[in-house]
Parts: sequence; C-alpha cells; structure tokens
Amino acid sequence: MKIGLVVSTADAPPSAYVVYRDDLGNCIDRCAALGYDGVELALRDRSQVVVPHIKRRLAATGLAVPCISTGQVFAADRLYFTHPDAEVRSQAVVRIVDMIHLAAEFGAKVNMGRVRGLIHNGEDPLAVRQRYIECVHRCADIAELLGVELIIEPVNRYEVNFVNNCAEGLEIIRASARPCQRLMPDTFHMNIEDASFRGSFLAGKDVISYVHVADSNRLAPGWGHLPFDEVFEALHEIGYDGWITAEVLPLPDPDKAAAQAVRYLRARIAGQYASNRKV
Ligand code: LER
Ligand code: MN
Repeated sequence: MKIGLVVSTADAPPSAYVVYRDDLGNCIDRCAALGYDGVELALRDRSQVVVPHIKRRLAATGLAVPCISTGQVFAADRLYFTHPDAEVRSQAVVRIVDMIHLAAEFGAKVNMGRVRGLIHNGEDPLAVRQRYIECVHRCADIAELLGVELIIEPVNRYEVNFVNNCAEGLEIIRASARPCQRLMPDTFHMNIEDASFRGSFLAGKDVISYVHVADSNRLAPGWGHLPFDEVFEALHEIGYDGWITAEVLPLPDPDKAAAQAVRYLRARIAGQYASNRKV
C-alpha cells in the first residue's frame, strides 16, 4: 500500500478537507519530507495546476499524484451532476472532463465525491439519479479514452443526501454500467453510514481502487476511536494494495496532523501495531 495526503492550493475554501493549503509545489516538498508516497490534489478548477511545475517537483521528490479530488466544484461553485438545471450540469461535466485530462497527465484517478450532488426537496429520486448517470456517461466517454478511473465516493448524509454508503456506491456503479468506474470508500463516512467496515470492504472487493482515511472525529488516524484494526484486517483480507490517503483536518496544526497520519499509517501497514493503541 502507498500513503497519500490530500492537499490544495493556498486559496482553498474551508470546505476543502485538506491538511496543507499552499503552493502545490511546496505541498509536495512538505509531504516528501514527512515520508509520504504521494499527494492527492483537491481542486476547484484544472487551471490551478501548472503541469510542468508539478511534474518537476514530483520528479525531484519521487512522489506521485494518485488522485484528483473534486469536492470544491460542488462546495465552492455549486456545480453538480444532479442539478435540476441542465446548463449547470453541463458546467459540472466540463469541469470534471478538464480534470480527467489533467489526471491523465499524472496517471491519476478522478474522484466523484460531492460533485455528484444531492436530491432537492420534492424531487423524484429516480429522475435525479438519471441526471447523475447521464453526466457520468459524458465523463466516462473521455475517461475511458484516456484510461482514467472515475472513483465514486460515498459521502455521509450531513454533506449530501445521495449515495451515502458503500452499498449505494456499488449500486450506482452497477446502474451506470461504465467500466472506468470504481469505488472509493472513506473511513470517516463509513463510520457514520455503513453497518460494518469489514462487510463493506468485502462487498466492494472487486471495485475498490482507492481509500480515504480519517479517524472518527476527522482528525489524523489514531487520534479518534475508529477501529483501524478491523479496517486494516479487512483491507488485507480483500488483498487491497492501493493507495491509503489521509483526508483529515489540519489540527492541532498542519504539520502535526500530517506527521501523525503518515506515522500511524506506515506503522499499521507494516503490521507493527496489532491493537488500537495510540501511536
Ligand atoms: C468530503 O467529505 C469528502 O470526503 C471528499 O473526499 C469528497 O468530496
Ligand atoms: Mn473523502
């Protein structure tokens, strides 16, 4: 398994769940110094990334960009796939297609998190779902040409009301029926929405291709009460060997949070800690 951290640009809004907000090159250097394998870029718009600059920092540090995440497209700009207005849906698709092209530059995946949107009061859930599926198809047409995975992330009910748990994630992946789609569980959301970590990981074993981790309080892993024994045992059981990326609050400060996450995850992956003891 490889360990990543979600980072963003200096002007990222509070609704971006990132540890470092800085020039992206500086973010890469700070993560490299702490021993991360890569950075997930949380973006609002593809233009925030100057590709040659980032590629130079990646080459110099040996880090990768495994994923581009897109929550700010929803949270900051209110563009999303279930929007009742077709023009807004098209703008959301254009943003994501731009990010798919960017992801192809780095061999990264593109996250379908909050950008999928929500069901407004009084709307027919089946009609809303169909809007989402049509937008996914437009993105998948490009993603499949470029070999980019679209990874759907179930997100808890206090942030969106559409695709909240892993079972719903699997169901919508099946319904949209595009081969570029995979599942991206996030332990913070699973802790709220899923009946069991092990059950969800086993059910999703053929389609899980990326994992977000945060503790129960969205702090770095080890600083809450989430059962990481169960999480890592289940990931081991399904033979998961992909990225584990920390998406945590920058508390008590960004450097402490980033250092704790990589130290804890590295120790867990190495199997040094058999219990939930704090590291
Ligand atoms: C938001 O809660 C989250 O987990 C993000 O990764 C999705 O936008
Ligand atoms: Mn997440």
